[in-house]
Amino acid sequence: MKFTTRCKKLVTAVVFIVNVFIGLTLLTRPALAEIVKVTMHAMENKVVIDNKGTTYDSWNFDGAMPGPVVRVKEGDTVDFTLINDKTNQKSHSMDFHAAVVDVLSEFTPVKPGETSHYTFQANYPGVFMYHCGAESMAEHIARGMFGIIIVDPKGGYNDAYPKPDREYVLIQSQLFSHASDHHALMENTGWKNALINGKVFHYDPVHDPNATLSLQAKPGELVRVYFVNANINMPVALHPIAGIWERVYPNGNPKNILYGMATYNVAVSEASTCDIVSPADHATNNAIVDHTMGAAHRGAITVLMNTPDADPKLGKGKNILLR
Ligand SMILES: [Cu+2]
Repeated sequence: MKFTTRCKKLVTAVVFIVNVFIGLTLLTRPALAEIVKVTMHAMENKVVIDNKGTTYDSWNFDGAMPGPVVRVKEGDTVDFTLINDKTNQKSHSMDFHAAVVDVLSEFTPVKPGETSHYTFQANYPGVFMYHCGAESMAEHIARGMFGIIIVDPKGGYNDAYPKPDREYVLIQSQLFSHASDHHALMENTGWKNALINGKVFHYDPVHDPNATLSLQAKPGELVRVYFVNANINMPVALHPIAGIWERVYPNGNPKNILYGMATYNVAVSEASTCDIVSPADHATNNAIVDHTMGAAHRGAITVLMNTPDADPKLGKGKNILLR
Protein backbone atom coordinates (compact mmCIF):
# COMPACT_ATOMS: atom_id res chain seq x y z
CA MET A 1 0.00 0.00 0.00
CA LYS A 2 1.28 3.41 -0.94
CA PHE A 3 2.00 5.83 1.86
CA THR A 4 -0.61 8.36 0.58
CA THR A 5 -3.37 5.71 0.44
CA ARG A 6 -2.57 4.63 4.00
CA CYS A 7 -2.63 8.27 5.04
CA LYS A 8 -6.07 8.81 3.45
CA LYS A 9 -7.46 5.72 5.23
CA LEU A 10 -6.09 6.95 8.52
CA VAL A 11 -7.68 10.39 8.02
CA THR A 12 -11.03 8.76 7.06
CA ALA A 13 -10.92 6.62 10.22
CA VAL A 14 -10.12 9.61 12.44
CA VAL A 15 -12.94 11.67 10.86
CA PHE A 16 -15.36 8.77 11.43
CA ILE A 17 -14.40 8.41 15.10
CA VAL A 18 -14.68 12.18 15.68
CA ASN A 19 -18.14 12.21 14.04
CA VAL A 20 -19.33 9.32 16.20
CA PHE A 21 -18.02 11.13 19.30
CA ILE A 22 -19.81 14.38 18.35
CA GLY A 23 -23.01 12.45 17.58
CA LEU A 24 -22.96 10.68 20.95
CA THR A 25 -22.25 13.97 22.73
CA LEU A 26 -25.24 15.63 21.05
CA LEU A 27 -27.50 12.68 21.89
CA THR A 28 -26.61 12.48 25.55
CA ARG A 29 -26.32 16.11 26.60
CA PRO A 30 -29.44 17.91 27.93
CA ALA A 31 -31.19 20.21 25.44
CA LEU A 32 -29.86 23.75 25.66
CA ALA A 33 -32.21 26.53 26.71
CA GLU A 34 -33.20 28.80 23.86
CA ILE A 35 -34.82 32.17 23.32
CA VAL A 36 -38.15 31.53 21.64
CA LYS A 37 -39.73 34.49 19.87
CA VAL A 38 -43.53 34.46 19.93
CA THR A 39 -45.58 37.17 18.25
CA MET A 40 -49.37 37.31 18.31
CA HIS A 41 -51.96 39.67 16.93
CA ALA A 42 -54.98 40.50 19.06
CA MET A 43 -57.86 40.31 16.62
CA GLU A 44 -61.57 41.10 16.56
CA ASN A 45 -63.19 39.03 13.85
CA LYS A 46 -65.90 36.47 13.23
CA VAL A 47 -65.07 32.83 13.86
CA VAL A 48 -67.02 29.66 13.12
CA ILE A 49 -68.32 28.06 16.32
CA ASP A 50 -69.97 24.85 15.13
CA ASN A 51 -69.67 22.17 12.45
CA LYS A 52 -72.30 23.74 10.22
CA GLY A 53 -70.64 27.14 9.89
CA THR A 54 -72.43 29.43 12.38
CA THR A 55 -70.30 32.52 13.05
CA TYR A 56 -69.70 34.49 16.23
CA ASP A 57 -68.20 37.91 16.98
CA SER A 58 -64.94 36.83 18.54
CA TRP A 59 -61.93 38.54 20.03
CA ASN A 60 -58.94 36.25 19.88
CA PHE A 61 -55.24 35.76 19.23
CA ASP A 62 -54.16 35.39 15.60
CA GLY A 63 -57.70 35.15 14.24
CA ALA A 64 -58.82 31.85 15.81
CA MET A 65 -60.43 30.58 19.02
CA PRO A 66 -58.40 29.19 20.75
CA GLY A 67 -55.16 30.97 19.81
CA PRO A 68 -52.05 29.19 18.53
CA VAL A 69 -50.32 26.46 20.55
CA VAL A 70 -47.10 27.78 22.07
CA ARG A 71 -44.57 25.06 22.87
CA VAL A 72 -41.21 25.57 24.56
CA LYS A 73 -38.81 23.66 26.80
CA GLU A 74 -38.35 24.16 30.51
CA GLY A 75 -35.68 26.84 30.91
CA ASP A 76 -36.36 28.53 27.57
CA THR A 77 -36.90 32.27 27.51
CA VAL A 78 -40.11 33.32 25.81
CA ASP A 79 -39.65 36.64 23.99
CA PHE A 80 -43.25 37.73 23.52
CA THR A 81 -44.75 40.51 21.41
CA LEU A 82 -48.45 41.37 21.34
CA ILE A 83 -49.62 43.52 18.45
CA ASN A 84 -53.05 45.07 18.95
CA ASP A 85 -54.11 45.80 15.37
CA LYS A 86 -55.17 49.41 14.81
CA THR A 87 -58.42 48.25 13.22
CA ASN A 88 -59.50 46.87 16.63
CA GLN A 89 -61.91 48.64 19.01
CA LYS A 90 -60.64 47.31 22.34
CA SER A 91 -57.48 47.23 24.42
CA HIS A 92 -56.03 43.74 24.89
CA SER A 93 -53.28 42.06 26.88
CA MET A 94 -51.56 38.74 27.33
CA ASP A 95 -51.34 36.79 30.58
CA PHE A 96 -49.27 33.61 30.30
CA HIS A 97 -49.87 31.39 33.32
CA ALA A 98 -46.38 29.99 32.70
CA ALA A 99 -44.80 33.39 33.47
CA VAL A 100 -43.56 34.82 36.77
CA VAL A 101 -43.49 38.56 36.11
CA ASP A 102 -45.28 41.79 37.17
CA VAL A 103 -49.01 41.92 36.56
CA LEU A 104 -48.93 45.73 36.33
CA SER A 105 -46.19 45.96 33.70
CA GLU A 106 -45.90 42.81 31.57
CA PHE A 107 -49.61 41.98 31.62
CA THR A 108 -50.84 45.53 31.08
CA PRO A 109 -53.39 46.13 28.28
CA VAL A 110 -52.35 47.85 25.07
CA LYS A 111 -54.59 50.09 22.99
CA PRO A 112 -55.46 49.48 19.33
CA GLY A 113 -52.45 50.33 17.16
CA GLU A 114 -49.99 49.68 20.00
CA THR A 115 -47.63 46.84 20.80
CA SER A 116 -46.44 45.29 24.04
CA HIS A 117 -43.33 43.23 24.56
CA TYR A 118 -41.94 41.22 27.45
CA THR A 119 -39.81 38.18 28.18
CA PHE A 120 -40.06 35.45 30.77
CA GLN A 121 -38.23 32.25 31.50
CA ALA A 122 -40.42 29.14 31.46
CA ASN A 123 -39.04 27.58 34.64
CA TYR A 124 -41.92 25.25 35.45
CA PRO A 125 -42.63 22.30 33.16
CA GLY A 126 -46.25 21.57 32.42
CA VAL A 127 -49.21 22.97 30.58
CA PHE A 128 -50.64 26.42 31.16
CA MET A 129 -53.49 28.58 29.99
CA TYR A 130 -52.85 31.93 28.41
CA HIS A 131 -55.50 34.59 28.05
CA CYS A 132 -56.24 38.27 27.63
CA GLY A 133 -56.64 40.08 30.95
CA ALA A 134 -58.04 43.40 29.74
CA GLU A 135 -61.28 44.69 31.31
CA SER A 136 -63.68 43.02 31.43
CA MET A 137 -61.51 39.93 31.56
CA ALA A 138 -64.60 37.69 31.56
CA GLU A 139 -65.80 39.12 28.26
CA HIS A 140 -62.37 38.90 26.63
CA ILE A 141 -62.04 35.23 27.60
CA ALA A 142 -65.65 34.45 26.71
CA ARG A 143 -65.13 35.92 23.25
CA GLY A 144 -62.15 33.65 22.63
CA MET A 145 -58.95 35.21 23.94
CA PHE A 146 -57.31 32.08 25.33
CA GLY A 147 -54.94 29.29 24.43
CA ILE A 148 -52.29 26.90 25.75
CA ILE A 149 -48.56 27.03 26.33
CA ILE A 150 -46.85 23.65 26.72
CA VAL A 151 -43.54 23.66 28.59
CA ASP A 152 -41.84 20.32 27.95
CA PRO A 153 -39.65 19.11 30.85
CA LYS A 154 -35.93 19.64 30.30
CA GLY A 155 -35.24 16.11 31.54
CA GLY A 156 -37.30 14.61 28.72
CA TYR A 157 -39.23 11.38 29.10
CA ASN A 158 -38.82 8.61 31.69
CA ASP A 159 -40.79 5.71 33.18
CA ALA A 160 -43.01 8.07 35.17
CA TYR A 161 -43.53 10.41 32.22
CA PRO A 162 -43.33 8.16 29.16
CA LYS A 163 -43.14 9.34 25.58
CA PRO A 164 -46.68 9.42 24.17
CA ASP A 165 -47.64 7.94 20.80
CA ARG A 166 -50.10 10.78 20.15
CA GLU A 167 -50.80 14.15 21.74
CA TYR A 168 -53.97 16.20 21.56
CA VAL A 169 -54.88 19.63 22.88
CA LEU A 170 -58.47 20.07 24.09
CA ILE A 171 -59.55 23.49 25.34
CA GLN A 172 -63.06 23.81 26.72
CA SER A 173 -64.88 27.13 26.95
CA GLN A 174 -68.36 28.54 27.47
CA LEU A 175 -70.23 30.26 24.66
CA PHE A 176 -72.43 33.10 25.84
CA SER A 177 -75.09 34.46 23.50
CA HIS A 178 -74.41 37.98 24.79
CA ALA A 179 -70.81 38.17 25.95
CA SER A 180 -71.11 41.92 26.49
CA ASP A 181 -73.76 41.27 29.20
CA HIS A 182 -71.32 41.28 32.09
CA HIS A 183 -74.07 40.57 34.62
CA ALA A 184 -74.86 37.32 32.76
CA LEU A 185 -71.17 36.42 32.78
CA MET A 186 -70.94 37.01 36.54
CA GLU A 187 -74.14 35.11 37.29
CA ASN A 188 -73.31 32.33 34.80
CA THR A 189 -76.65 32.75 33.05
CA GLY A 190 -77.36 32.67 29.35
CA TRP A 191 -74.48 30.44 28.33
CA LYS A 192 -75.65 28.59 25.31
CA ASN A 193 -72.99 26.07 24.45
CA ALA A 194 -69.84 24.34 25.60
CA LEU A 195 -67.05 24.62 23.04
CA ILE A 196 -64.14 22.26 22.54
CA ASN A 197 -61.33 24.01 20.68
CA GLY A 198 -63.83 26.68 19.71
CA LYS A 199 -66.69 24.55 18.36
CA VAL A 200 -69.80 22.78 19.65
CA PHE A 201 -69.44 18.96 19.43
CA HIS A 202 -66.27 19.71 17.48
CA TYR A 203 -65.04 16.12 17.31
CA ASP A 204 -68.28 14.24 17.91
CA PRO A 205 -69.89 12.70 14.80
CA VAL A 206 -72.23 10.74 17.11
CA HIS A 207 -74.07 13.83 18.37
CA ASP A 208 -73.47 16.05 15.35
CA PRO A 209 -73.76 14.61 11.84
CA ASN A 210 -71.89 17.68 10.56
CA ALA A 211 -68.76 16.80 12.57
CA THR A 212 -65.95 15.72 10.26
CA LEU A 213 -63.12 15.40 12.78
CA SER A 214 -62.45 13.10 15.70
CA LEU A 215 -59.35 12.23 17.66
CA GLN A 216 -57.66 9.09 16.39
CA ALA A 217 -55.12 6.61 17.70
CA LYS A 218 -54.22 2.97 17.19
CA PRO A 219 -55.33 0.37 19.75
CA GLY A 220 -52.85 0.24 22.62
CA GLU A 221 -51.21 3.58 21.88
CA LEU A 222 -50.51 6.03 24.69
CA VAL A 223 -52.59 9.13 24.00
CA ARG A 224 -51.68 12.25 25.95
CA VAL A 225 -54.38 14.90 26.26
CA TYR A 226 -53.41 18.45 27.20
CA PHE A 227 -56.64 19.89 28.61
CA VAL A 228 -57.40 23.52 29.44
CA ASN A 229 -60.49 24.73 31.27
CA ALA A 230 -61.10 28.15 29.69
CA ASN A 231 -64.64 28.39 31.10
CA ILE A 232 -65.78 31.59 32.74
CA ASN A 233 -67.26 30.02 35.88
CA MET A 234 -67.51 26.24 35.74
CA PRO A 235 -65.07 23.48 36.67
CA VAL A 236 -64.87 20.51 34.29
CA ALA A 237 -65.44 16.88 35.35
CA LEU A 238 -63.14 15.36 32.74
CA HIS A 239 -63.99 11.72 32.11
CA PRO A 240 -63.06 9.41 29.22
CA ILE A 241 -66.23 7.31 28.79
CA ALA A 242 -65.34 3.60 28.40
CA GLY A 243 -61.85 4.30 29.68
CA ILE A 244 -59.80 5.40 32.68
CA TRP A 245 -57.08 8.02 32.76
CA GLU A 246 -53.93 5.93 33.13
CA ARG A 247 -52.21 8.92 34.70
CA VAL A 248 -53.19 12.50 35.32
CA TYR A 249 -50.48 15.12 35.75
CA PRO A 250 -52.09 18.11 37.50
CA ASN A 251 -50.86 21.26 35.75
CA GLY A 252 -48.95 18.92 33.42
CA ASN A 253 -45.92 18.81 35.71
CA PRO A 254 -44.32 15.33 35.49
CA LYS A 255 -43.74 15.46 39.28
CA ASN A 256 -47.52 15.55 39.91
CA ILE A 257 -48.97 12.13 39.19
CA LEU A 258 -52.39 10.65 39.92
CA TYR A 259 -53.02 7.06 38.82
CA GLY A 260 -56.16 5.37 37.51
CA MET A 261 -58.50 8.35 37.55
CA ALA A 262 -62.01 7.88 36.16
CA THR A 263 -62.85 11.56 36.48
CA TYR A 264 -60.50 14.46 37.06
CA ASN A 265 -61.86 17.79 38.25
CA VAL A 266 -60.27 20.65 36.33
CA ALA A 267 -60.56 24.09 37.93
CA VAL A 268 -61.33 27.20 35.92
CA SER A 269 -58.06 28.34 34.29
CA GLU A 270 -56.35 25.02 35.11
CA ALA A 271 -54.49 23.13 32.43
CA SER A 272 -53.63 19.49 33.06
CA THR A 273 -52.26 16.48 31.24
CA CYS A 274 -54.20 13.20 31.08
CA ASP A 275 -52.87 9.95 29.61
CA ILE A 276 -55.07 7.18 28.27
CA VAL A 277 -54.22 3.78 26.79
CA SER A 278 -56.88 1.75 24.99
CA PRO A 279 -56.96 -2.08 24.81
CA ALA A 280 -54.31 -3.21 22.32
CA ASP A 281 -56.16 -6.24 20.95
CA HIS A 282 -59.23 -4.64 19.38
CA ALA A 283 -60.69 -1.39 18.14
CA THR A 284 -62.53 0.75 20.71
CA ASN A 285 -63.89 4.25 21.10
CA ASN A 286 -63.84 6.68 23.99
CA ALA A 287 -66.00 9.73 24.48
CA ILE A 288 -64.04 12.33 26.42
CA VAL A 289 -66.69 14.36 28.22
CA ASP A 290 -67.26 17.02 30.76
CA HIS A 291 -69.43 14.78 32.96
CA THR A 292 -71.19 17.92 34.16
CA MET A 293 -74.30 17.06 32.15
CA GLY A 294 -75.22 20.64 31.38
CA ALA A 295 -71.88 21.05 29.62
CA ALA A 296 -71.79 17.62 27.93
CA HIS A 297 -75.18 18.11 26.31
CA ARG A 298 -74.26 21.63 25.28
CA GLY A 299 -71.28 20.38 23.25
CA ALA A 300 -68.46 19.12 25.49
CA ILE A 301 -68.13 15.61 24.03
CA THR A 302 -65.08 14.49 22.05
CA VAL A 303 -64.77 11.09 20.37
CA LEU A 304 -61.42 9.32 20.48
CA MET A 305 -61.38 6.46 17.95
CA ASN A 306 -58.83 3.72 18.66
CA THR A 307 -58.60 1.91 15.36
CA PRO A 308 -55.86 0.06 13.44
CA ASP A 309 -56.30 2.40 10.44
CA ALA A 310 -55.92 5.60 12.50
CA ASP A 311 -54.57 8.48 10.44
CA PRO A 312 -50.80 8.38 11.11
CA LYS A 313 -50.56 12.19 10.95
CA LEU A 314 -53.13 12.99 13.66
CA GLY A 315 -51.89 13.70 17.17
CA LYS A 316 -48.34 14.37 15.99
CA GLY A 317 -46.23 17.45 15.30
CA LYS A 318 -48.41 20.40 14.32
CA ASN A 319 -51.55 18.22 14.33
CA ILE A 320 -52.12 18.22 18.07
CA LEU A 321 -54.80 20.92 17.95
CA LEU A 322 -57.19 19.89 15.18
CA ARG A 323 -59.04 22.73 13.48
CU1 LIG B 1 -58.64 41.16 25.05
